[in-house]
Amino acid sequence: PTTIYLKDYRPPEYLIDRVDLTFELGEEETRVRSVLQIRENPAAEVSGVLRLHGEQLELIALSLDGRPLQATEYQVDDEGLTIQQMPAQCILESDVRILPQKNTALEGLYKSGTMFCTQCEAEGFRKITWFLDRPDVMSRFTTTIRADRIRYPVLLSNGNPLNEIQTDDGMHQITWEDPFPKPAYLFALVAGDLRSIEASHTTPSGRDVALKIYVEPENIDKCDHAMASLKHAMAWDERCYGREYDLDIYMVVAVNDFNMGAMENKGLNIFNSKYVLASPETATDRDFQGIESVIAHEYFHNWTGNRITCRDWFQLSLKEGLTVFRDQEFSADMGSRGVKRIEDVRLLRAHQFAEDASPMAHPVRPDSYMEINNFYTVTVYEKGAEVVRMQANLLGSDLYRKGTDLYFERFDGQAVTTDDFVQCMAEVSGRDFSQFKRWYSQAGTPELKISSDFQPEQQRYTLTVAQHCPATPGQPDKAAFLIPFAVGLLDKNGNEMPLQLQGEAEAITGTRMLEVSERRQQFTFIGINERPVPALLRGFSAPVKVQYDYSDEELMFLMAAEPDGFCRWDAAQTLAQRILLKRVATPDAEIPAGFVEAFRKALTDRESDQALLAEVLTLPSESYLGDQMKEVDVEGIHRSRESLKRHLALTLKDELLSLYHDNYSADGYAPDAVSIGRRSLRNLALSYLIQLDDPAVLQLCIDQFRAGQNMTDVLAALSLVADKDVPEAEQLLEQFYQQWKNDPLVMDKWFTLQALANRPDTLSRVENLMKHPAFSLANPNKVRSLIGAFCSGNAVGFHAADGSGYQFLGDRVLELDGMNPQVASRMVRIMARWQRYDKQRQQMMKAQLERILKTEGISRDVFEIASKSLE
Ligand code: HT7
Ligand code: ZN
Repeated sequence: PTTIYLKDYRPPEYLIDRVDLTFELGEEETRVRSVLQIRENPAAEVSGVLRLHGEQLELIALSLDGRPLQATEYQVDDEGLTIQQMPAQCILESDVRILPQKNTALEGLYKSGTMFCTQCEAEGFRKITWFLDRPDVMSRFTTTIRADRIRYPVLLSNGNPLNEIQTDDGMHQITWEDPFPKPAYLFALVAGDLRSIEASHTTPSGRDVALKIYVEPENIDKCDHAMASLKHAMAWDERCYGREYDLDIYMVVAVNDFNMGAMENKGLNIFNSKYVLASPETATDRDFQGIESVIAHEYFHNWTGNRITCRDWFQLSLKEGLTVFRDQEFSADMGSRGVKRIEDVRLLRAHQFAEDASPMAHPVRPDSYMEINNFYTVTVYEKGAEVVRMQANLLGSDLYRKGTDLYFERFDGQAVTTDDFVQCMAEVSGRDFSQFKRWYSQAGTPELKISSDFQPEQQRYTLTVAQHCPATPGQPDKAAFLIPFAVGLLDKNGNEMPLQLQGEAEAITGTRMLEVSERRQQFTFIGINERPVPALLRGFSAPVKVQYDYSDEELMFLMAAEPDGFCRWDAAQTLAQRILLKRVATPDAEIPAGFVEAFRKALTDRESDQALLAEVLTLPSESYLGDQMKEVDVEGIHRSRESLKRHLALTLKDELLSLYHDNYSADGYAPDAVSIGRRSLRNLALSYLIQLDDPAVLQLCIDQFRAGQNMTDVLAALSLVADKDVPEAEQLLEQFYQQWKNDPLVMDKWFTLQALANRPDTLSRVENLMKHPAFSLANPNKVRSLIGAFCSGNAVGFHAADGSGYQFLGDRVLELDGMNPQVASRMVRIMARWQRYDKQRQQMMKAQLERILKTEGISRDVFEIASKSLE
C-alpha cells in the first residue's frame, strides 16, 4: 500500500458543482445513475486529464455531454476512472451496478437487516459512483430513490423532500434536494420499513424545524431520550455558539450494523442503534449519557464539519477535535461538570496517552497515512478536543466565542485547515499562536517535572517546571510546547492562598493559569507566609503528565480539601496507584491507615456530589496501572487491585453497607446527574462488598438483579455474580438471556459481561459464545461486545501465559478482515503495544502480527496497523 502525505496536498483540478443521482434499489443489485456538472478549477493548474475515484463499480454506460464515450476515451481500474481529454466544462453521465447485499465492509451503500443505508465517510462514496471523493470538492446534490413500495415505504436522503411518485409496478420514487454544497462524504441514503417519532424546534430566527427519528417498528418506544437530547443540543448550540440549524428537516435513523457510533450526514444522520435506543429497562445510565453526547456531537457537526469542512483528511481534527470539545462542554452543562471532566480525563489517559506511547503515535494533524480509516483515533478526537480546550482556556470564554464567531463568518461554505481555525483565535486575541501550533504537529505526551522551593524568610514560593516530550515514530526531537498550566496554592487549613507572581502589581485568589513555554521555567509567588500544598494542573488544563513529589499526607490533604474536582480525584488516584504498584512488587506492603481513613471519610460524606465521590472511590484501572509500569505485570496488577479492594471492603464493610442502603431509591428511573451519581456510588459499594465472599452480599446482588428496577442496577448486579463460581451465576445469566434474547443491544451486554468475567475458562466460553445464535461476526457491535471486550477489557484472560488469547485474536483478525477491514483493523490495534510486556508475551504477540502480515490479501487497514506495530 502507498503512503499519502500532507505535504503532497494539491487543490483539485476539477470541481463538481452539481450531482444528480438516481438509485434503483433491488434485491439482487442496485443501479446508480449519476449526472455530474464538472468544470475546471480556476484556482488549480489543470492537466486536461480527469481522474475520478470509484471502487467495486460495474460500468453499464458512460457519456460526456450526451455522447457515449468510446472505450479508447477512458480507462477504468480498481481505484477509479480516467478520462483523457476533458473539456473545460461538461456533463458526465454514468450508469453503474453495485451490490449492497454483498457489502459486508459497511462502507458505501449496504444492507443492514432489511434496510438499505450508507456510510460514506471517509472514502465510501466512491463505492457508490465515480466521483471526486475528497472533502475539498463540495457539490449540490439531488437524489432520486426508486424502490419497492411495500419493502421500502420510507426513502430518505439529504436535504428537503421534493415529490413522491407511485408507479404501477409496485414501486415508488422520491426526490430529495440538498440546497447546501457538501463533500461526498456527507451524502446519505436510507430505505426501509421504518417508523418515526416527530417533534419540532423553532430556531431564534423563527425557522420551524421538523425533527424525526426513524427506527425499526419494534423500537418506536425507545426514541424519546434521543429526541430530548437533540432538542437540548439545538438550544445549547444557539445559546453557546450562536449557531442555528439551517434546513427544514433534521432526521436521525438508527441502524443495527454500523462500523462506528454515528455519522453526521447533512440533514440525515445515521446512527448505530446503540446511540439512539433507550428505555430504563434496556439501557444503562452510561447508555443514556452516550446517547445524549453522540446525538449532540452529530448535531454540532452541522456547523463544525458540514458547513465548514476539512480541506483534506489530515485536517480531520478540525472537525472532530472541535466537535468533541463542543459535545464535552454540552454534556458538562447537562449533567455534573466535575464528573464529566474526570470521565474525559480518564478516557484520555487510558487510551490516548497509551496511543501516544505506542508505535501508532501520531500528531493531532497527522502528516501521512496509508488508510485514513485508521486515523479516526483518540489522538485526533480526544487529544484534538484538548487542543481546542487549551485555546479556549488561553483566550477566556469571551475571546474564544469571538474566535469561533470569526471562524464561522470567514469560512462558512468552505473546506479549510486547522491553521485556519487557530488563525481566528490569534486574530481576535492579538496573540501569536505559532508555538501553540506544535500541539497539532508534534505527537507524544509532554511530561512536566515540577519541583517546589519555599523560602520562608523571603515569603517566596517557587515552582520550577521542566518539560520534556518523549520521542515518537519519525519525531526523535520535540520543540517546547506552550502549555497552559493551571495551579492553585492551599494553606494548611485548605484555603486558597492569594497568588502574586514576582513583578506583578496585585494578587489574585483562586486558580492561576501559568503559561509554560520554555524547556525549564520558574514561577515565583511572593507574599507566601507558610509552605503551601500546590494543586497542579487544575481542571486538567493541558494533556500532559505531571510529576511532583507529593507526600502521602499531602495527597490525602488534597483528597479532602482541594476545591477543584479533577485535582481531588487525581490525588486519590495517585495515592491509590502508589499503594497498588508497591503491592505489585511487594504483595504484603502496608496499606497506609490514612488512605483507608480518607476512603472512610468519602464513603460517609453525604454532602458532596455523589457521582464525584464514586469517581474518587474508584481505583485506577488495571490497564492504566500497567501503563505506569516499565513492564506490565498482568497478574501482579490484578492481584494487587483485588487485594486492595478486599482490604477496603473488610475494613469499611459497615460504611459500604450503609452507603449501599442509603442510596437506594424506590422512585422511578431518571437519567439525571443526581440519580446517576447515587446509582453509581451504590453499585460501586456493591463491587467492593462482593470481595468479601459473603453469602449475604451475594444475596444483595441477586435481590438487586431480581428487583429489576432498571438496566443499570440489573447489569451491575449480574456482572458481579457472573464473576463468581456459584450456581446462581449460570441461573441469572440464563434468566437474563431468556428475558432479553430478542433485543440485540441487551444481548451485546450479555456477551460483554461474559467476556469480562474473571474466570479461568473465559476464553473457551467466549469461543463457544461465538457459535451462539445471537452472535454474528458480521455485526460490529457483536464483535466489539464479545471479542473486543475480551481482548481489550479482560487483561488476565487475554494475556494468558500460554498465548491462547493472542492466537484467538490473530484468528479473529484474519477471519474479520475478509468481511470488514475497518473492524478487523480496530481489533489488531490491541496488539500494537506488545513491547510493553515480558519477553515471552512479546514473542507471542509479535508472532501473531507477523502471521497476519504474511497472509496474502490482507486489507490496507490491517496492513498499516500490523506493519507499523512491528517497526
Ligand atoms: N464523522 C464520523 C466518523 C466516521 C464514521 C462513522 C461511522 C462509520 C464509519 C465512519 N468513519 C468515520 C463520526 C463522528 O465523528 O461523528
Ligand atoms: Zn465527529
